Amino acid sequence: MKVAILGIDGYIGWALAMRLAEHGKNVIGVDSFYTRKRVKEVGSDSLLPITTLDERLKTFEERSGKKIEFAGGDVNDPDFMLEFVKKERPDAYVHLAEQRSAPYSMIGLTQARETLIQNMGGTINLVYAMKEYTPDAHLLKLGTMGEYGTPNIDIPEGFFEIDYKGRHDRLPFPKSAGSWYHWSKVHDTNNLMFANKVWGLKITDVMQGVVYGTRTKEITKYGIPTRFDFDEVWGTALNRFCTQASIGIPLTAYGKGEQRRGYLSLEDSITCLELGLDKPPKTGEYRVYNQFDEHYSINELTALVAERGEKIFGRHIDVSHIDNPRVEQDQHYYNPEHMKLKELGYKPSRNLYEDIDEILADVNDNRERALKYRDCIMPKTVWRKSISK
Ligand code: USQ
Repeated sequence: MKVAILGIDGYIGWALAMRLAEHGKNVIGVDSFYTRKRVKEVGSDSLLPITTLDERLKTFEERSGKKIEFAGGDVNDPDFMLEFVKKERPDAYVHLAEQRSAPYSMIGLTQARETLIQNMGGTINLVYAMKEYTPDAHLLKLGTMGEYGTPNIDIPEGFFEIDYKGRHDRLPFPKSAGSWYHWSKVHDTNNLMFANKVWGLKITDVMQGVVYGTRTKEITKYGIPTRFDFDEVWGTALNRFCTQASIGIPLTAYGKGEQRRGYLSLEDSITCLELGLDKPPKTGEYRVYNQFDEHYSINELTALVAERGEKIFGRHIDVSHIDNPRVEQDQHYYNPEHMKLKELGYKPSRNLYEDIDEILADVNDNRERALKYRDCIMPKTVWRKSISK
């Protein structure tokens, strides 16, 4: 199977590329190095040092004997996408090449526009190119659990059955995202449903929770890390807390810390993505699955990181409840369904305690780098703000 990974240089992209190549898939990656550039702009860097993509590809080939191909370009450039698809004709696409930070999208008008245009532009370019040259290929597109928001009812996997004024239908579940970034994913979802409806494209829309971790089987086996962000714009909850524990600053629980999200390890995330490729939807099907393992509140996560950190580092770790820079409910019902991946055969392989210990160890090996960029840790990006450019 020839698989195009759009966004191969990213946190999930690099880990997934090694996994698929290891399992004998023919992988070709695409990237414009957008994330590297934007992370540097906020004065930060990947905590785990990563070399250039060319060097990583070369090292992977030397150590594994397997070659991953690469095509440099921007998915938001329609000519590039059309040429790439026409030339390579992949059997499947994993589309990870989007602006992935909620805080980045909330900095100001420039970043909001960039997020909406970049993300929707890349996806519409891809589906048009697919329709033209690979109409039978499978698109596995990364959406987010944040598309649903936190409604006061159970969250289904994409669609729900509804009775209204005596009539019945199966409809897309209403979306209520919490940032321009999360809304960009909702808009993508709408566009994908339409591409499926008019052209019959085979699509899996993956509603993924927050991913954490530093290791996968291949990262450990070949010793080639994936990027790991911890700053206020590009870092995500658990990875940030482990970094904060390592350098001795209080863990940043936003608001009351009762907000609850679905979480998934990097290892299980790429396992699920591979499963989605190996068990594609039927011809003409658009399917949605919710991809996360367990849900936790921020207070549960910070308590666990503090407990493990105190044990490993032998010193007290504080949790600090700071004013929530975001506009989000911090006390809410949360019960999303997540059965479809299990029905496809997914079995969670990780244990959160072990994962936290591994992240703490890897982060602590690089604590000098974390200290170098420590000014980027406290939140400065605030959701409620007047117009800025
Ligand atoms: N949070 C804290 N303290 C921090 C950082 C975050 O309390 O230092 C809280 C936030 O208020 C939020 C929760 O943790 O309630 C999650 O925030 P996050 O920054 O870990 O994740 P989020 O902004 O939601 O976005 C991340 C990825 C995004 C992905 C999404 C999945 O950046 O690409 O789509 O997780 S989900 O959250 O399920 O929508």
